Formats: sequence, structure tokens, C-alpha cells
Amino acid sequence: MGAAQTRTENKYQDLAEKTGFSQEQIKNLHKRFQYLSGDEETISRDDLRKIPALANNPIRKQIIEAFFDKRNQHQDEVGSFQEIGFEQFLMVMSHFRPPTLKTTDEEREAMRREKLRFLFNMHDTDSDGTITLEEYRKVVEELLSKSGSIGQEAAKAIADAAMLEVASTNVPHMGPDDFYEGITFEHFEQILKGLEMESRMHIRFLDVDAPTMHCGKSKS
Ligand SMILES: [Ca+2]
Repeated sequence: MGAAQTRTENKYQDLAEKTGFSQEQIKNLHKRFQYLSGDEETISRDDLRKIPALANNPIRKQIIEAFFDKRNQHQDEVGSFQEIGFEQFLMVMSHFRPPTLKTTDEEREAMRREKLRFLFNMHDTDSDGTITLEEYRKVVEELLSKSGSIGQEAAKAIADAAMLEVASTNVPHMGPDDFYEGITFEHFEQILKGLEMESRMHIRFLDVDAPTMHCGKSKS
């Protein structure tokens, strides 16, 4: 066992404590990272845009952006990175870590909150702590635009109606002239309360192994 290998193992151990991944998972994610970056120290948005499995994802742009969003680094920073290194990549991925048998109820709750926060950040594109109608509309429009059959005007109307419903549940006595500023994180949590997402929310493209990703679409 060489010195370089020991160093790598120490590094993995350190990252395991920080992110909650096992060393085996970190090793696999490291391989993925090296593949995506083309063996460079960092990855860029362009590297992620090349992932075939993401190509048809309606919120691909938001997913990619989330990787560079400083809010997803478990620190109190906002803004975005140009490129991210392996540790930052892992921090983002740790939001998708599934619970294990050893996960306590308390940890489960914390993981759920983390995922909700991640989703919230994805919609709150200007990082001001509120999802406004404008921000919400953009996501809905993008989601619907991929379907092709719904026009922009219809998408707008759908987003408006959905937002109005959210507003009326959160502010029950809102008058017709009241202005709803948008969804705060607390509201967001309320809206998604009944949804079991601890084990369901994950990024599918990471299950795909490197060679498959390489062949991508040409296989079909
Ligand atoms: Ca906002």
C-alpha cells in the first residue's frame, strides 16, 4: 500500500465525516467526478450539460445551476461558483443521500429539511428567501414548454392559478387586492408536508455508470 493511496484514504475518511456518505460511496462519486471533469480538478456547467441522461430533463437548467449554487454548500453564503471541485460536488450530492437503517428519526427529519431547502433554493433564483410568482411562473413555463402542447399564455395562467391556491392556503383571509409576496421557506415546508421525499428524491443520472453515459443516446 503506497503513501499516495493512504493519503487518498485519509481524504475519503475526512469527506465521509463531512458529508455522511460511506467511503465506498465517495470512491464511486469520485470516479464519476473524474469522468465528468475529464480528469480535471474542477467541473463546469458545460461538463454537466454533456450528461446525456439529463438532456431531456425539463428542469435540467435548474439542476445544473444547483450544483454551482453556494447556498447548497451548507454555509451561509449566497451567489454561485464558476466551477466546483470534488468536495463541493460531494456537498451538493449529499442532499440526495438516501437514509440507511442506522438513520435516526431526528436525522431523517434533518435530511428532509435539507432536501426541501435544496428544492426551495432551486426555485428562489435570486436568493432573496422568497419564491415570487415571477420565479414560480418561470419554472412552470419551462416544465410545460417541453411538452409542446401548451402555449406560453396557458403556462402563465396555470402558474398564476397554482400560486393563487398556495397564497389562499397560507393567507386564508387575503382580500382580492392584497398582494401576495411569494412563498417563504416556512410556507414551502407546509405545502410539501405530506410528501414523503427522504428516499425518493435523488438524481437518476448518477446511477448510470460511466460507459453507459459515454454511449448515451446513440444506444437507443
Ligand atoms: Ca426570490
